[in-house]
Amino acid sequence: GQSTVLGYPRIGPDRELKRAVEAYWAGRIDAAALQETAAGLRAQVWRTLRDARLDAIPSNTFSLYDHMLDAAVTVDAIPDRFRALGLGDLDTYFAMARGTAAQPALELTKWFNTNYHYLVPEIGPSTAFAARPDKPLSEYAQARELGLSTRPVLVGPATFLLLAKPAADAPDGFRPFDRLDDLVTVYADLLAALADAGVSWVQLDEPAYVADRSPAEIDALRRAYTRLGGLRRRPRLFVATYFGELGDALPALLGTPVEAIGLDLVAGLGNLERLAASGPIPGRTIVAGLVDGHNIWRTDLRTAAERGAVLTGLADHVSVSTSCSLLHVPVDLAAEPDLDPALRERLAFARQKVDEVVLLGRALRDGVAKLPAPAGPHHWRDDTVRGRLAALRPSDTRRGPYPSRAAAQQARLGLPPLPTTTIGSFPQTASLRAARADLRAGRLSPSSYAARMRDEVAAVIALQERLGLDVLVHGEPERNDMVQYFGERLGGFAATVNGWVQSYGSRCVRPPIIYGDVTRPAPMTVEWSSYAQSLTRKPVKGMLTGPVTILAWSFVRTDQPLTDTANQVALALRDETHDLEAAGIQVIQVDEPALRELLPLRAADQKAYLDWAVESFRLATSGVADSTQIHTHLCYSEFGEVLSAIDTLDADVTSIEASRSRMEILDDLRAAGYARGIGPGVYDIHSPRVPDQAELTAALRLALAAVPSERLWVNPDCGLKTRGYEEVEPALTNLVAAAAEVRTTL
Ligand code: THG
Ligand code: ZN
Repeated sequence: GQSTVLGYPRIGPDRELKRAVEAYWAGRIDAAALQETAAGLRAQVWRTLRDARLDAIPSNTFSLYDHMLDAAVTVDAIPDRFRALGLGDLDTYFAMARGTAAQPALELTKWFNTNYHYLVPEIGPSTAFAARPDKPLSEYAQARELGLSTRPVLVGPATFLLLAKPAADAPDGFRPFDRLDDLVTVYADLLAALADAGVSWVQLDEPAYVADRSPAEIDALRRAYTRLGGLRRRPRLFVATYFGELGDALPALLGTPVEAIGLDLVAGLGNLERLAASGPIPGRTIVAGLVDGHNIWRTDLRTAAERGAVLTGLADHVSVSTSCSLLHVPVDLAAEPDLDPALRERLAFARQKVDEVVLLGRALRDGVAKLPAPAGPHHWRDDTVRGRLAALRPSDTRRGPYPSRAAAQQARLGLPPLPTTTIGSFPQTASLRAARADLRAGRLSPSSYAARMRDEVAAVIALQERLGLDVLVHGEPERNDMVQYFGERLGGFAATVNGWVQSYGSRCVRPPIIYGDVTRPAPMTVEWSSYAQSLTRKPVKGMLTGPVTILAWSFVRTDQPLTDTANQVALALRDETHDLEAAGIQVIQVDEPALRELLPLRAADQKAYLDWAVESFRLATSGVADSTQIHTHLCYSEFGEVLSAIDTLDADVTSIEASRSRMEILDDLRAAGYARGIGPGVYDIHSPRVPDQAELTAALRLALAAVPSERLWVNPDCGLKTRGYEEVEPALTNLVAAAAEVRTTL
């Protein structure tokens, strides 16, 4: 078997790409210097893959911002509103990614079930597609100069359109996918240009077909690749799929002339059975995604090789690959010398996964005998948490009836109608970041750091008192990231020092690793919340991250069901809620912004997921007294499929992103049966714009059309950590004034 990977991290081992693009945006370096760094990073990846003796090396997996944005540029789908800016190519590209003073950016959305976010192409009936193969061609040429003949990777035409959205001026009912024939014509031109440059294989990614697709969409896929396969002047075609099972799209693809099909055999093991059922596949290459590109565990090479061997009996050619691009894992375990050796030997980051792919490729060729045995079972058990989970009863996830909770909470809190609050974080100023960096570098002692953070909490409380907010927050100055912070404080979690993964553009996250049973060695948030509460007579919200979001934004163990790990995290959070209550905290917010993220891509699997996700949230939040008010916060997604799950969370108050959807979410939630407190975000914190009072009053009046005043809360649509005080102070001043104005009309 040959060996390959579907893609490799592009940020560089030390986030060089982030530094370079941010320096370019800030005007500290010019375009030539940026392109030079980019070329250096590409060359470094290709040399790494060559030196690892990978047989087939991909190109065009690099991106200055996002590969979907690159794909849009490659087919010239640049919306007129950006062309009209009259900028050069590079600045037009970044204008689409980040917006300008005059133009909002393209929408950013989650890439399937990952924590990567892509820019959504805007396609209308008049979008004039044209082949612009400059980027894949120049990257191919650059690799040629290094003596490498690479396989350019492009987003496939069907997936490109299925992930796009209709342009603002498109007529009702228009779907970007209606333009597939036009786009395939342009892909034919792209393929011709690549063939002319000497390209022998091209990879077309069609992951959209691992989700539920209509028979018409599957038929369109078959027609598209029948057409592309029938071209006379083209490279050989490798259609890659990942993140799940192809289902009926697999026989459809097998019915086309494409030379190779890539299957995810980690998240989509059922692909193997489906293939076996369809009988021998002559003349085709199956690219077996046997090494997990979406998690950081070492591959059990013997089991993987056995799966590969099943395939060898079915197809003429079998190649070994990663299950998806390695974009979703950190670059190199070698940058983590301080990890516990017993954990480290069970891990593989991108660089190590390349070695696994190469080993598996050789094993399939030469026989499987020489493969190393899988790491033995580990010993990170905690019998206390296991015992607690085994002893759980249904009553542990049920609170008293909402009406009596609401009455008990109001008796204690005495809030006005339309209470005002914020989502939790206040601006992470340069000075706070500097203090954290100083702490890490040993320039600031832990006690001086804590004193600096306490001063910040005091300032944030004083500001909220001055603004006249009703339910206060401590502002979270001490938190780097809402998941990483808890990961650094829970047992069974490991933190990396350099395990960065791209989230979008130049922004990266460092997901913790959940390797063992989860424990809570000490309270995690109580000191901060109780200090804040000691400074004010108003209620201060305790702030926790929910179990589902902690799982979604961590690398999670695969040796037990996700639900068990979620419930272990939930028990730790439940203990934290008890400690917060004991410290006098009366309102506790448990955020679940990633509730939708782990939602299975196929509808048939979604109910089971939502059942355990909701149950783990309720396990975390049902231990408190009726008089303790539980809030939750949701953002970053379309809520369609999870509306009734939001109701079942049974939070007393839900704050939810709504400003961009003109409060439509409120009717949807009511239709799903939700009848408790709700705080629809009244303005978009992702934009630097400060909303004026009239606009906030209008948003509240709109909300009151859908929600009775006793249940309506007033808040921004997300945390304020990415904003500056020069925006936050006037915005919150206007928010409090708008609430006061509307209260007088009730
Ligand atoms: N935390 C985690 N995942 C997330 C988010 C989060 N996924 C969805 C969404 N929020 C993604 N958004 C961001 C926003 C900002 C940053 C990362 C993801 C960010 N990162 C810093 C950077 O790249 O400079 C690094 C921060 C750090 O030092 O830890 O700003 O909130 N887990
Ligand atoms: Zn949010």
